[in-house]
Amino acid sequence: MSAKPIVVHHLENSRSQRILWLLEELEVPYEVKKYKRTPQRRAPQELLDVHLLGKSPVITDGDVTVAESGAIVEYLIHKYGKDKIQVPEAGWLDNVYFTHYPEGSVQPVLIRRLLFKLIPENVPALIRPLIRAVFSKVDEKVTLPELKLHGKFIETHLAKTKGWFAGGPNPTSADYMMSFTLEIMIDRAPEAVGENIKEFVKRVQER
Ligand SMILES: N[C@@H](CCC(=O)N[C@@H](CS)C(=O)NCC(=O)O)C(=O)O
Repeated sequence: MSAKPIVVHHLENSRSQRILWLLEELEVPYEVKKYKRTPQRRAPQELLDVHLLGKSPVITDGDVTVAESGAIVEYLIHKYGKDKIQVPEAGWLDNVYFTHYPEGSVQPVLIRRLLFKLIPENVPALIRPLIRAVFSKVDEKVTLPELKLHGKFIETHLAKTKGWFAGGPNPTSADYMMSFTLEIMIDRAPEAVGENIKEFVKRVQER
């Protein structure tokens, strides 16, 4: 471990939660540096000074800076968690899949739902009813059905593993990555969420 503790550059209400949970489970010392969002909900300049993309999470570990939550999870497990986080052989592919699936496939749809809700609130009042009607139709016909499909897929997988995503006795990278996405899904798309997802999030929060 480097002499200086790991620093988690934590933007409020962000994916950093995945990293904080992982570091707690790994029992690796770390510091949290908090950043407030701008009035436009963006990251402040101070976060752009840490990494050119200015996205959260970012960690610094000695001279190494790592961005992108999936990359951070894999880096931390590779460097500090080989003994603690073991993926069962039978769940190896599920672990790879569910490590990449939340950012690659689910988060973009959840973000689209949020944006399509925010856009009508930010147009001139005169055209707001029209814009709201258009975006609400898109939500009903495209976004929500897509989220329901993801919900069904995740429910079906969790019904098989009855626990963590890779089917083992402890969380693996897939669970750290899925945790934040499923919390957001419960919040933004409760219509798409079933009992297995709720139980998974409860299990995560209990730890
Ligand atoms: N795929 C990236 C997404 C990072 C991301 O978009 N983070 C959001 C917070 S959850 C952010 O920094 N938003 C502020 C901004 O874009 O200015 C990851 O998993 O780390």
